[in-house]
This record gives sequence, structure tokens and C-alpha cells, in this order.
Amino acid sequence: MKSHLGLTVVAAILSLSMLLSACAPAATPPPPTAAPVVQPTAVPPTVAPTAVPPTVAPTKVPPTAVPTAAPKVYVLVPKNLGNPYFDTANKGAQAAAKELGVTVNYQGSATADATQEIQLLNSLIAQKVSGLAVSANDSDALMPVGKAAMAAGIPVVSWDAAIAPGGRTVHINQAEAQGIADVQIKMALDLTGPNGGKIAILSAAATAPNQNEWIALMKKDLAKPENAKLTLVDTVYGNDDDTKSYSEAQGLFKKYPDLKVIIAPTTVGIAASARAVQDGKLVGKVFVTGLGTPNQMRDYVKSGASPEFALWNPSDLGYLAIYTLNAIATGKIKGQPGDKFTAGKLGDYTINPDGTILLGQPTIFNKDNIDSFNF
Ligand code: RAM
Repeated sequence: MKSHLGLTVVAAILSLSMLLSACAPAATPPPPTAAPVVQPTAVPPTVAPTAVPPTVAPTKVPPTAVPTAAPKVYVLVPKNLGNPYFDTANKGAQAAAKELGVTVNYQGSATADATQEIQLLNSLIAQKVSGLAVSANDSDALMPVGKAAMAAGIPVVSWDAAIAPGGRTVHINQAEAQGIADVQIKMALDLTGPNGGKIAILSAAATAPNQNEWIALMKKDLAKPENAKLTLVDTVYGNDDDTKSYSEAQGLFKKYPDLKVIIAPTTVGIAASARAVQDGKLVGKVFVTGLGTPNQMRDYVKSGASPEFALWNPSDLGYLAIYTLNAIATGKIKGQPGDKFTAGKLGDYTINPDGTILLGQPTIFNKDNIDSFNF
């Protein structure tokens, strides 16, 4: 009798808890502004389970039961997390997500490393996300995984650093590579003065496709007569890691005591190099230039460690990447050369014959204008 009563009580508790959980509100998806999410599991699946229970006769399904398209969940993948440049791109991506009514998760690996990035992309493919916008640590190494994503019906665009053409539909270019190279050599010459001198490049990862393209073009610029007084003595790699970049800069000061300019075509490398110049009491002797964010460089512009540098607006780049991805994922465009679409506040864009879209021109920052920028 006692045990019968016990069973009844247990059964009652069980059915009450089942009833309560059935009434519980569904988990709300994370807001688009969610902070960087590293765990791939945080991405909700976008595709409803296809398995139909055998007991349900398909003919009985009324037309109104046809599922509406699941809300899009895109993933913005930077080269690595913890880099203010990419965090700013994510701000623009979240603004685009809000306007478009989609979710954009921001997921990346801890270090700027192609192997880690490929692992992440494979797990996002397995989760059937609705689209990927990727800044690649290595163009060719990421090509197969981009191809696999597209074969699985997941559109892929690259932005900032390109995946090789077979592994993405469109690449969103921050500015013309030639323009980015030219502006950096021009700034180096400004800083050495007409007599020129020794310069070195402090880059990101040795595999970074964007930096490598700019470096190749800078070398061509250096071969021109107007730049004959500039002598490139070394190219070193800080891997977009602050500590490594800082010690690479110190290594350059030691190896080349008469070094005049470091060109760092990376926002991580330029800030670390300028700090090394300041800490080493080398302001006025070694100048740092390249590509940086105004907020990271403001103090160095004012101290004279880095009187001028350039960049585009990373927030606009993230914004444009999501508008492009959404236009492809929703079938508005195929992502072919000549396709046209509107990217919200940035206006109209056309895909170039080489499958790229151009954001715009880089801006030069110096003491006269730096305080009017906040990113
Ligand atoms: C770093 C990254 C990024 C590059 C900028 C300029 O943040 O390497 O890819 O575009 O610098």
C-alpha cells in the first residue's frame, strides 16, 4: 500500500513537471549584439529536423503547416578574436543584422591560425548555419573548406583577407590593394624625408593573404625611381599577436641601429611597434607607419612615434560583408560578376569581373584629423 502510494506520488510529480516544462517559454535566441562567442555549440541550428514520424500520414498535412523559412543565422569569422579591428567590423555586422532582421554570431579562433580556423569552419558547416563571412588566415588552405560549405548549401563570402576563388562566391575588399600599398610607401617616404633611409616591414602571419599581397605591391613600388632612396632591409612577422609583434620590433631596432621607418600593414603590428618605439625612447629616430585603428594609435600619433598611418572603416567592412552574404543567401543575387545590390546606408554595389566588391578608399590619419574618429 505504502509503495503504491509512493508510486502514485512519483507519477504525479513527473506529470506535473512534464506539464510545467511544456509550458515553459521557448529559449530565446542570443541577441545579435552578443559578445564574441567562441563555442560553436552556441549557434542554433537553422534547419528544421527532416525526420517525419512514421505515424503521421503525409496526406493529412494541411497546406498551412508548410514551414516558413527559418530565420537566417550567419557567422562572421575574423582571423582571430581579441583584435579591436575585427571587433569594430563586428559592430558594423551587428548593425547590418539588425536592419536585415537576421542573427550574426561572431566566432573565431584564439590565434590567427589557418588550422584552427578550418576546424571552426567545419564545425559551423556541421551546424548548418545559413552563411559564412570569413577573413582568411590563408587563402589556399581555406579553399577546400569554403568549397565544402558551398556544396552543403551554405553561402560563403570572404572579407578583409580573401579565400581563394573556388572557396567563396564574393570577396569584399577593404580598398584596392595597389592603393593600400601606395599609401604606405608614400607615408614611409614622408617620414624619412627626401634623403630616404632604411625601412623594415613588420607584418601579421606569414600566410596572411591580404598582407602578403600588399607587401608584394609595396616591393614593386620600392623599385620605382621616386622611391629609390628607401631601402627595405627586412620583413618580419608578428602573427597579429601583440607580444610577438613587440619583440619583433625590438629585434629590428637591435639589428638595424640606423633603421628609420617600420611599416606595419597590420593593426596589431603597428600599435605594438609604436609602443616599442616609445618604450625604447626612440621617438624621433624610428617612425612607425602602416595600417592601424585611430583608437589604438591616437597616443602614438600625438607622441610622434607614429605621426601618420592609414586605414579604411572596419565597421563599414563588416556591415558590407553581411549585406552581401544576405543578398546571396536570400537569393536576391547569385554572387556573379555584374550582380547589383544595395547595402543599406552604404548604397549600391556591383560585383566586379574578378568576383570582388570594393568598399572604398583608405583614409590617412594624423594629428590634424585623428580626434574626429572613434573606432
Ligand atoms: C589586422 C589584420 C587584418 C588587417 C588589418 C589591417 O587587424 O591582419 O586582416 O586587414 O590588420
